[in-house]
Amino acid sequence: MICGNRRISLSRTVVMGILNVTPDSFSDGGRFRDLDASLRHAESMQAAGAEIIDVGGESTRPGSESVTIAQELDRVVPVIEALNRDLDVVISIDTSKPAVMRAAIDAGAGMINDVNALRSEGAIPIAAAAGVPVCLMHMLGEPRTMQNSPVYGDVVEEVRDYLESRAAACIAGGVDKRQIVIDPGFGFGKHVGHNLELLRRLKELGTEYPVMAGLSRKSMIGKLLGLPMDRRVHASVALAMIALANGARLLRVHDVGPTVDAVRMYEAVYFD
Ligand code: 7PJ
Repeated sequence: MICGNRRISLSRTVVMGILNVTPDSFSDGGRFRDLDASLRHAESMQAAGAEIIDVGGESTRPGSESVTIAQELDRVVPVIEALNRDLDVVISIDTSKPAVMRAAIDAGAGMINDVNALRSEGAIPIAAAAGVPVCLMHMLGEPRTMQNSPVYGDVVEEVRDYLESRAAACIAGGVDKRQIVIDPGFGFGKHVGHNLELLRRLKELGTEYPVMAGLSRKSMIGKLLGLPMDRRVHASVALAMIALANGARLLRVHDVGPTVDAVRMYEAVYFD
């Protein structure tokens, strides 16, 4: 994949580290502190082996409310500028808003990660013009309401058909086919059973596009094991390895170090 002036090879597993920039303080002191903390966190994820840093300024967790374009720009643009200046890493912008995609790319982002799969009006032209990779994720409904009794016939077929149709729409709009990544969107309008079935049958998403899996610390772990967010590392790594075994090429994770250790062992067994 060609990510602006940086390249990423998918011949090895690619780990994307998650950088949430949803500040709890809006005072100037707080903002500087947040920026510095974000930079240091990104740096440590890169040192641990993350090739991509995914910067998100809007929580897409189930039940979350949306933020305005101005708020989101305010959060992500300074962070992307600083990362681009200080680190040699691919920066991904996690957003569904075309204006935020545009500004993030101008600030140095080299990839778009959109839980809405570029469905927003004007998103495809921006991605096509920028020429950056796009991750198209499946979501049933929207974040605020998506966990209200999601119903599928065959969850894997529906997710696959949706992702194929979104990829086709992107290609028709000028996105380079080689720059498309697909993601089943674990936890987005899916019950635990749907998530487990998607993971078990991940290969059925096909081989046309590289698959990204985001399972890190997700609520399915909380539901199955009764663990709080800060104790889900081991289960997250286990799920990531199952995703690899079932064909995932990119992993979106919070805990980069533990995941990279496991990925290296997996690759020692199967590829080295
Ligand atoms: C995902 C994401 C995911 C992609 C989030 C969380 C919720 N983007 N953004 N895939 N999840 N591509 O991290 O728990 O699974 S936000």
